[in-house]
Amino acid sequence: MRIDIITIFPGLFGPYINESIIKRAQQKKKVVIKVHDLRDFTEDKHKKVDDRPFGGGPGMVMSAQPIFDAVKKIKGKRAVRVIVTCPSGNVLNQKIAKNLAKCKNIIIICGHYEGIDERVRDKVAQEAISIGDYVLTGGELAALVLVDSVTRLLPGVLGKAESLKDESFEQNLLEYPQYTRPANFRGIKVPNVLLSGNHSLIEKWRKEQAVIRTKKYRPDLLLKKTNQCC
Ligand code: 6GU
Repeated sequence: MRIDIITIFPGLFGPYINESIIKRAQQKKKVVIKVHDLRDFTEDKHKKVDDRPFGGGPGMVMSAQPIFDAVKKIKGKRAVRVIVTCPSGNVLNQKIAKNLAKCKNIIIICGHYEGIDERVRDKVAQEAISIGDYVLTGGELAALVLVDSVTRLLPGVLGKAESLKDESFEQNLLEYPQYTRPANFRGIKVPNVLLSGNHSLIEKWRKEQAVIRTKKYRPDLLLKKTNQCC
């Protein structure tokens, strides 16, 4: 997969994508991540990439021109899924991440200021994605969240030790609770069943715990599950 990111803060990306699993995914050529400075594409002689909103109001709006030209140049003749990060987009979840992980090419445009000229969303992007119902200072963190959630799903990126099978949000359930040594930490004990060596019992307990935890912490996920079955 190739991911191109268009941003006015290209320096924000390296520290995250060049560590840990995303770094390894790049080294193993499972993903190519390229970060582009939007200012390199502006026709404005002062390198401006924003302007005041038509109709008045506070703040600045990201201009169409640099974004249209950046996407055109980066895209070339490839088929690319173009995404803008924006608080008014679809809220990212595991299903969306899995879907994006099937793409060969993605361009992520990081939104800023009061927003992006709507013509970008209408004519250049296929979709807008938000990472939750709160406002960030810019779309860069959202783009990183997107890159991380998608990259770890690419075949061969996670090792056996980091398996996807039982993790949270699979089957709309949270993951079961985990414990490691010591079995008795300052008087706080690990559930007995996990020390029993009885694997079918352990599996049964884990399934029950996943449901109990989901009921307790994220009952909305269980509702989703019922709806999907009907
Ligand atoms: Cl994608 N951008 C901004 N600015 N704030 C957000 C967001 C995106 N997703 C959640 N909050």
